[in-house]
Amino acid sequence: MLTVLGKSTSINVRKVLWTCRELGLAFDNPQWGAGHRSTDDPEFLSLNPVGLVPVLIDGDFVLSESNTIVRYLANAYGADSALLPLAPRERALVEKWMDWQATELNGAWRYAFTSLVRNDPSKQDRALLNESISTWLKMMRILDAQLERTSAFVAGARLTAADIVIGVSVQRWYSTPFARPELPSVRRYFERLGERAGFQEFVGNGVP
Ligand SMILES: N[C@@H](CCC(=O)N[C@@H](CS)C(=O)NCC(=O)O)C(=O)O
Repeated sequence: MLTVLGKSTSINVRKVLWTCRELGLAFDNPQWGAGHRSTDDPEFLSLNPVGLVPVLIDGDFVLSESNTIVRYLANAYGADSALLPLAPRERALVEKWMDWQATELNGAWRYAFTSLVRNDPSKQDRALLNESISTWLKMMRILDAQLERTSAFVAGARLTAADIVIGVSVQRWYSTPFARPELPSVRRYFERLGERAGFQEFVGNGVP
């Protein structure tokens, strides 16, 4: 039995929970993080000195960083290289999109989401908000163009780990209240992801 520490509303925890479902893995999910048990607790910091969720415990193995956990689970438990292809070039393309999500895409929406959804009073600067929205849109247009090329998932015809980490970000795109241009390939992609049980349970559950 795996343990995934972290509140199930956290975008980064959701990646891991969805991955567990895709791979048919059983897990406990004690709720740690803001609004739950504090990650400043020495018990938590002994598992992840960075003090962020998620943390995975698999027997005597402890791992943090959500995208790394997703890759670990796919490597360790993904039969027939489900979610993560073995061929170096195919795998590199999946990992490229995972890295793009963790850096370019996540960096783009953070200010806008915190401002408009979390209503954080320290994130209400109009110019910074507009800048965040405009960079976010630029990233989403890159994603739309890629999905138009594949007509299915980010790295090709089948769902991979890249779709899990990008899928949770796409959910933020649709759950943030602001004027969005229609991106047809992203919209179809979001509907396609919505067919997955793991997405329905942990991501498309109405929690922004
Ligand atoms: N790079 C880390 C980021 C993790 C992160 O930012 N986690 C947030 C929740 S999404 C967190 O732990 N915030 C502190 C808290 O909730 O107490 C990852 O991908 O795992």
